[in-house]
Order: sequence, then C-alpha cells, then structure tokens
Amino acid sequence: MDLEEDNDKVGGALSPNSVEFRASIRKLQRFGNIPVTGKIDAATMKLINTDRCGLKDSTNGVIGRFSLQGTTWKKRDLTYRILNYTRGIPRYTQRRIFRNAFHLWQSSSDLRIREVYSGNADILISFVRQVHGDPYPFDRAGGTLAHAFYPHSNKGLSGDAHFDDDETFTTGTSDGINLDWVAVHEFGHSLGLEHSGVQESIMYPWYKGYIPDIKLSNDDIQGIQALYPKPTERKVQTPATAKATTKATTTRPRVTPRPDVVTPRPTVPDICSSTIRYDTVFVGPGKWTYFVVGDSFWLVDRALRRYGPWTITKFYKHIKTPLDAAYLNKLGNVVFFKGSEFWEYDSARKLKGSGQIRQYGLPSTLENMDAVFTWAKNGKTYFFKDKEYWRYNDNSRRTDPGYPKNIRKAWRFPDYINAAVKWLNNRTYVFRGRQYLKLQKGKARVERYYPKVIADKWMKCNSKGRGILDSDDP
Ligand code: SRS
Ligand code: ZN
Ligand code: ZN
Repeated sequence: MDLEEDNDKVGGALSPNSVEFRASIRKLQRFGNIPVTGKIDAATMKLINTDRCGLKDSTNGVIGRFSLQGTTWKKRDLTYRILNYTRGIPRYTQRRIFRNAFHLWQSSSDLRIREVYSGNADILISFVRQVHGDPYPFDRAGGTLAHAFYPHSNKGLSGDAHFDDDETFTTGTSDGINLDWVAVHEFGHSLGLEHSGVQESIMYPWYKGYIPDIKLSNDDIQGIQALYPKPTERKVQTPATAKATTKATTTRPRVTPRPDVVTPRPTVPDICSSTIRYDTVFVGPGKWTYFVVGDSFWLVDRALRRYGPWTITKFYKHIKTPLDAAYLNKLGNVVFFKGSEFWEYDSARKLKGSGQIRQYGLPSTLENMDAVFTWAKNGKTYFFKDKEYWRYNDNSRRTDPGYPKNIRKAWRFPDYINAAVKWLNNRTYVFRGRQYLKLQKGKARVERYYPKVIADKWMKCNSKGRGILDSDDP
C-alpha cells in the first residue's frame, strides 16, 4: 500500500469517528493483513507499533504486556537541547513550540524542564531522515512522523526525540504535519509515557491532525502524574497507587512504543569484566561501532560514548549467535558470518543475501572464522582463522590466489584473534582476549604502545568520563 497518499488526509483535524479517519484505518488494516474493523483495536495498535514504524515491538506486541516496565527520570530537573531545525518554520518559533510542549507536561507534574544551548542535555532533539544512527530508520514522508526514547537508564539516547525531516512540519495551519502535536506526543514518550487507547489523549498512537490549541487530556494528566506527581497530590497518592488508579479508572491500554532498548538485561555479560571476549566488532551503516557478545551488543559512537546493551537478533532477525565475524562491505551492507553461513543486510536492515559462505566467494576452510576487516590501504578484505588469513576482493567476490598465508609472518600480530575492525579513522584495530592493538597506517605492523586494554579505552570502564567527549582515538 502506498501510505504516502495518506499524508493529505492528516492535514486537518480528523475525528476518530469520521468517515475519512475510519477509511484510513481500514486501508492500514488491509495493508497489514489484519481484520478490517475501521477501529484502532488491539491488532491495529500492534501493527502501528511494529517494523514499518521503525519501532519493532519486542516479541508478540500484546497490548499491555509492558505496562509494568515503565522507566522514569530519577531527577526532577531536566534539560533539553535542540540540535538542529526543520526548514519552513522560523527557528524561534520551533524553539517556542518545544518550550510550550515541555511546559504542558511540566505544569501537570513536578518536573522542571529547561533548554540549554550547548554541552550535554538529558533530552536531545533533532530532525533526521531515514537511516540516522540509531537502529530505527525513518520511512520517508508519511508513516512514522517521529520517535523518542524512554527515560530508561537516564543516560545516552534515553529521552532523545527524533523528528522525521522528510515530513513537512508546520504550525498554525492544517497543511502539513503539526509540529506542536508531534512534539507534545514525543516528549510524553521521553518522560516515560506509553501509548493510550483514549482517543482524546495526546498519547494516542495516531496523529489526528491540526488542532489550534493543544491541551493535555485528563488521561494524559493522569499518566504524567502517575510518574511525577505534584507535591500536593503526592501526599494523597503515591506513584504506585496513582498508577493503579490510572489503570483501574481509564481505558488506557499501555502499549510500548519502543522495545526494551536501553535497559540492560540482567543476563548480559558485564562489559567491564576482564573475561569478556567480543565475538565481533564492526562499524555499521550509521557509523556506530557494534561490539557483539553472544546475543548482546553495545554501540559506541565516534566520541566513544557507549549505549546498550540490546539483543542483536531483534535487529538482524535471521542471524545465528554467537557470531564469528562481521564487517561493512563495499556496498555499505553489513555481512555476518557464523560457521558455514553468512547473512548480508542493507542499511535499512533488509536481508539482501544469505547462504553458505561459498556463495559469498569464501573457501569452506574459512568456516568458523575468527575475524574480518577491510584494509584501508588497498580496499581489500582480509579474513582470519586460527593461524592463517585470506585476502578477498569485494568487487569480484572471490579470494585472491596464493592464500591462505601465515598471520604472524605477514601482519606481525598474534594468531587466534577474536575480532577486528576498520574503524572510523580508517585505522585497523585487532581484538584478542581482553586486549586490542592498532595497526600502523598503511603498514602491516602494530603501532607502538599497543596492546591496550579494551575495557579501559573503548568502554571507559575505569574513567568517570563516560559521556564526555574524548578527542583521543583509541
Ligand atoms: S510514535 N512516537 N508513536 C510516532 C507517532 C506516529 O508517527 N504515528 C503514526 C502516524 O500517526 N502517522 C501519520 C501519518 C501516516 C498515516 C498512515 C497510517 N499510519 C506520532 C504521532 C502519534 C504524533 C502511526 C501510523 C499511522 C503509521 C501509519 C505508522 C503507517 C507507519 C505506517 C513512534
Ligand atoms: Zn531515531
Ligand atoms: Zn507514540
């Protein structure tokens, strides 16, 4: 279905009972192959909350399943920062829209939310398109208008709001998508609110069009007060009782707009432990560095800020773990290897190819490989297994003649490595045990002062500086 057509219909305020709104729901239901009821029922909620919206529901999308998993900000003074603006609305107006949106939530709670103009902030606001560095690419115009992260760990991506800049955002008119509405809705998520089934609620999962003066509904107010009660109300209602009351007296089916993406799971390995061994390290299409262990992965950005863990098979559905190796190939696709199999995904995480490594042009002696990286100097890809390595041509998808060769002789780094990556500075890093080393620029030699400890440099386990920009490369 061409969902973009629906854009015209979201311009003016649509009553949920209007003919057009119901027609639009029916269209979505037909497309999603679910019962065509013309109402936002459980199946429709689930559909809106899955893949197409870039929101992947965790497993089965059962409404209410995550209702007890809400995370909140542990402090009451929050800051936000606007990183960039959309075209078409003056900047000071966009500032005002965001200020007003936070003000709505603030005035019904005991939160104090203020704008900062530099440095770090709890909630970062940005306008982005398609693939934009987190695991939820936007879907061009129409479809999902924005997304925001729950308060989760209160660090990193937590609370951040991303607006799909392929939308035409407007204010004060019924043409385009009303930025005021979307901002209030997204900041509701940033503060820890889930979706509501109450049609008048701003936390209803579907944009219903332009209304000149946005106010919170009773349902929204009950929601925010369940999380951050005003001191006066707190005496009468603890957060727990408030939440229970909300549940009992409203029809708020709590649907998670986001999988459990930031909260660490208890079973995942401890990133700072000296026994952790990475199965693979690779740079993804969004320039994030992925550190993968078993089913878990962490993301590290250019400034070595770390996020996660998340579950890798939720993002790359077909792969098997623990992985052997992965890399970003010439086409910008991520290729995963395990045993005798490979899986190749494009930047929108669509499976582009999979099968036996033979079909990727690799010899079966490379089954259960250790690591792979592309060498910046010649653009060739090198595969490592035990004591040997192979050189591979991404264009012809074949290994070069004369291989395998001996790792120690050619590269002068130890054999039996765990992982390797050509990083964002075009330098190659090799991971082995709890240590890593850096190769000299254009030379198959290890840099001086290496190996170093992965946990110290990449994961900043022993420094307080997590989250603070570090200009030094690892
Ligand atoms: S979120 N924060 N809950 C985003 C939410 C949103 O974008 N909802 C979609 C929406 O209302 N889109 C309107 C335009 C497309 C209409 C076609 C049918 N359709 C924010 C909003 C509530 C302010 C939900 C949606 C409706 C949708 C979709 C999503 C088709 C994907 C595809 C993540
Ligand atoms: Zn995003
Ligand atoms: Zn939402």
